Amino acid sequence: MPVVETKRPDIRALRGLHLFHFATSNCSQRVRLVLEEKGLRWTGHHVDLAKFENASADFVALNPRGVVPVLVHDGVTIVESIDIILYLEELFPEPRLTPCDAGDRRYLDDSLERSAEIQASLKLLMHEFLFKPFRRMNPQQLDRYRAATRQPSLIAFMEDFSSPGGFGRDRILGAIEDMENVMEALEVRLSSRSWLSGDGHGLADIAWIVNLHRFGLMAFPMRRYRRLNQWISRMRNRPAYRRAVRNFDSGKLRSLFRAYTALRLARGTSIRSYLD
Ligand SMILES: N[C@@H](CCC(=O)N[C@@H](CS)C(=O)NCC(=O)O)C(=O)O
Repeated sequence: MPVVETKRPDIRALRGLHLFHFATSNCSQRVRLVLEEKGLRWTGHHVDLAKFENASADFVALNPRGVVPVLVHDGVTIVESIDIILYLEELFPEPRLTPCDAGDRRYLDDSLERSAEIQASLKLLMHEFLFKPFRRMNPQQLDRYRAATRQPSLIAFMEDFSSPGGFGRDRILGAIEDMENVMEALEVRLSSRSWLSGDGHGLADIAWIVNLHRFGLMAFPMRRYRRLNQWISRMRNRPAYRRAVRNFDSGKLRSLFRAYTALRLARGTSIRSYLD
């Protein structure tokens, strides 16, 4: 369990559940979904990734990795969204979000690990096909970012993303292939179970929905995965999804994503142009 020893006395003094998160970050959505499914009371602290607040000295003193989400529970700091949701499940077991069946439990453990591993490919695709018009930096912004950011991997990512050639076709294709492989595996899982977690909805469903729900916005042909597509609709209809995801979405941002996707479709450079 990645518990971080923080030197910040204001953090150690916090009581109850506090989530440091960003509205549209998929890893934050994952934790908010568990908090809402369990009906827990929690206090949110918004960390604006668009303003790079995650790179600030204050935030890095909370999470040296410089990423959200971070849960603080009675002064104890926990990082990594998968560890956070498992922590919440253990401490607040009702309603149960883990399966009783041993085979489903093994599937859950593997599936949670895989949902975290795919983050690098997911981040690349989100930046390439949705965030590109607003998150690329000019040389002056990059200099300021380098000076303010302590995490070398975040800097390297932003340098590649902002470079004239961007990520390059091969890296984009590699990330798409990773996503297609997981989507196929999830489609197979849903041919024998109603939910990814087993016969009931649970942590595997929560861990994955936040990785997949934006692919439609990129014009990725989700219809190829019939069961997965139906499962996404079922997940979106859950009241907790509205409270944890939809209520934090910005209509303006959604319209910008749609407009950018339409532009790339018109130019023949959308994600579809990379598919067989
Ligand atoms: N493995 C971490 C990944 C966390 C992560 O990458 N968070 C993203 C948002 S989803 C972030 O804070 N990114 C900051 C940035 O890229 O500047 C987890 O699951 O919590």
